[in-house]
Amino acid sequence: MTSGSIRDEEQAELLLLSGGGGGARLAAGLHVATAGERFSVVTNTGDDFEHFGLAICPDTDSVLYALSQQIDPVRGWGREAESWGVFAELSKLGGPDWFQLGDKDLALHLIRAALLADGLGLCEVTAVLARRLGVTSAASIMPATEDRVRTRVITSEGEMAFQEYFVKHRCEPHLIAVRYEGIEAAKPALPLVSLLENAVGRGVDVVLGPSNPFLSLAPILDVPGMPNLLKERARRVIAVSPIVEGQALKGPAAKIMSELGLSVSAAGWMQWMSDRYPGLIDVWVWDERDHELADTMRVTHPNIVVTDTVMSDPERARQFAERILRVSRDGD
Ligand code: FO1
Repeated sequence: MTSGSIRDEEQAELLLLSGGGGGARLAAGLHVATAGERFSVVTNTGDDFEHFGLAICPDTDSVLYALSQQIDPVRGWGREAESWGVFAELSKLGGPDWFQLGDKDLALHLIRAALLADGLGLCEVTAVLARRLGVTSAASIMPATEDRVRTRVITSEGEMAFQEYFVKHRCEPHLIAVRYEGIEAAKPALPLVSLLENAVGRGVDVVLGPSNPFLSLAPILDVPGMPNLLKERARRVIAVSPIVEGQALKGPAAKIMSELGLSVSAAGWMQWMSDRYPGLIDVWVWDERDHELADTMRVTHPNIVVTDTVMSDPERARQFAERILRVSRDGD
């Protein structure tokens, strides 16, 4: 146990489901708060795609970089103190240059490509990359599935691949629907199944990070068998609202909710999650700025915890992670 940590033998194993962005920030906070012990992260693979023949896994990499304390804090993706020599040359040579890969990030992608070419699976590759990046604790980072799942967005400008929508079109087209190509045939990754099935002691508590429900959590939770696996094996499932005072702190979650005709609030998010994954979530964590709405909603959902969820720097991320550990230990 680290000093200052509330972690002890009474604590369940913690499993965070994460996209990039807020999920990766919470991953970094929980990594510190748990000292990486009995803590794992499951990453969204719907954002993955192939670029220059390389497997790009943005959410997995955001978590790898966050846990190894090498993520760029301003962009929230890629490596800090990055150089852009290859990218600049690539632009000069006529691109494609809509998706920026820094030199250090590119090196990671070359190693991933080599490991995949050697026949390693995505989970094994991720474990090797974690070690080589210096994620020193026992914390594991695992893609939700090793099967190919690709998020595709149906918009006012037609259907497009996720990164095209997100990066090339800066989420500007009006979103009509989202689909997760390949998900029907996908299975939860084996290390995830084994972690959930073999948990000892207090079992596993699952945390759904403050990640985009449509673009980051659904491509994990819609993998066939995933909700039941979590419901059956997790002691409790805790979901963190990505919506604070009717806005997403970063990213298009609020814009998408509005385009889908949902109420853009923590209540609207809770309603969507409850409808889509009935009976999955045991505790809802809202930001304290929404405490009045939370008081109203407690009539039907007594299990809403209100706290400061805004992780504007690593220390605040650690403090929020400590609060999540208390929710995990005490249920509120
Ligand atoms: N996001 C951008 O907005 N522009 C980029 O050029 C870009 C490049 C990039 C390269 C590697 C990587 O791991 C992530 C990258 N991202 C970029 C972020 C990524 O598109 C999204 O943040 C996630 O997919 C959403 O969680």
